[in-house]
Amino acid sequence: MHYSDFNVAILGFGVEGQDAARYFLGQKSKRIVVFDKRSKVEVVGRQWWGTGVEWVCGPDYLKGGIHGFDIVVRSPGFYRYLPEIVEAEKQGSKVTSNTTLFFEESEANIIGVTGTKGKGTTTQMLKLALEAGGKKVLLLGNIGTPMLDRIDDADTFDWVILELSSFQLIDLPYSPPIAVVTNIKTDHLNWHKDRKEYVNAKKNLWIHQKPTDWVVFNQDDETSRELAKDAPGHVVWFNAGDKESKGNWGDLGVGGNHNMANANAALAAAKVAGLDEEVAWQGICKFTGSEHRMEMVAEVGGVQYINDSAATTPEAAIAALESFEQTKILIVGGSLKGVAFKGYAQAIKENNVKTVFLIGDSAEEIKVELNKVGYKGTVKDGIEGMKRIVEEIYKVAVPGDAVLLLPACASFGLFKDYKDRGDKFKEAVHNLSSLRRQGSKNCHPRESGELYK
Ligand code: UMA
Repeated sequence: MHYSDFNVAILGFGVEGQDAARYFLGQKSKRIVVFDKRSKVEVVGRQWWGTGVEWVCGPDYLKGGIHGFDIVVRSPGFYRYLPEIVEAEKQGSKVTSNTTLFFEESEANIIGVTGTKGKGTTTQMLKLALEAGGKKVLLLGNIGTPMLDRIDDADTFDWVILELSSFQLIDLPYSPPIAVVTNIKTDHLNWHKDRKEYVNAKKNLWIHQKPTDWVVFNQDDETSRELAKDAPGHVVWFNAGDKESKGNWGDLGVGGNHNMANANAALAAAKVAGLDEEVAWQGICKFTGSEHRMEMVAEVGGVQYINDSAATTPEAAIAALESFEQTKILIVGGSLKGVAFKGYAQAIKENNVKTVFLIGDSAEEIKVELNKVGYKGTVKDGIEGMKRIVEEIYKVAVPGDAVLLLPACASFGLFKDYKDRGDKFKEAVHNLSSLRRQGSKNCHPRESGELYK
């Protein structure tokens, strides 16, 4: 399809919005207009000056509606059924997304991975499994790499694995020939209307499949068992215990029952893709976690320190928060980007968090939200520098606690980027070990700590 005659609206100018803008500039589209709730100064980087792209930015960005466009390309963060989007559709605009465009325009062999938890890990394990079998693999999607930039060379890979969130799946009219569903719990209810809408969004990953296609489901997950009944393609099952029965081919590089389940999901999908089981498993065992994503930095004095600096949105932070049961201490905040912190504040209240350390411009706003939801734990702000914050945390953490860097915000201002923020956190945590060796004053008895890395 050529889009040169098209008037294109792009909703949101984050990772996907910019990807879409590059794509439609390449298509020489007649008119490209970006809508974003952030200010123009924040949104429009120097590289976009003089490109001809038009901007509707700031808090009133949707006030005039989204009129007169042939297509409206929605970023995942935009709620699909915003009245302005629904109205644009009624007036004849085609509402689409980077994901839908990728399915329409690319000839690639796609494996789609979704799930409430574990989709990122499973995606990466599957890549390693396929690569162990000599396949050339490209990872795109929710994992952080936008799709349209790779439309031209995606079909030169043996497989393209797309990690897809419910935000990306909600209106996807296509399913890939191999679909992997790690599990379906409840998530993102601050975005979706209700659980049904969330589950139905996930369904798009396999519901448009042909009878010759494949879907990999989790036998331990009740919702998946239910949904599998209507799957049009072949159904393949995995469960967390699968590997034990298959002999000792090697140990996973990451711990936890949930990772065993993720590994078995990847293994099942790799087998569907034609891989030898043992070769695939050896690839999966190479996965040792991703930097800045739920990264276990160290256990110091019985306290786990986890770096999730990549959690730059409340949604990502909430998901991480909910996956730890123990008592938690959080580092939260960063630059303000107009996101609402109400949902995150509520999740903090409900998920056994004893202390929140606030950083960055968003500190005040998050504090207000924590008060509003009636959070009863301790809130600390005004402590400058990651090193000092981590030292303060060390004083209040007791064995069994988990300390999480879960910003829910971008990092501009305080750090170069999320990687720099995560690195500073890790450095500060590693410093704690030397602090311990020097016998720092500490009001709590501790077991001897052990560094993971
Ligand atoms: N915006 C508005 N109005 C809105 C919503 C957003 O103007 O109602 C603007 C924001 O001001 C911002 C831009 O839209 O400028 C952000 O767009 P976005 O929120 O869709 O985010 P992107 O930067 O395009 O990143 C998206 C995914 N983000 C979300 O789903 C929220 C990224 O997943 C994904 O990696 C990226 O596309 C590439 O595909 C992140 C995520 O948090 C990691 N995902 C959730 C999760 O994993 O749980 C679903």
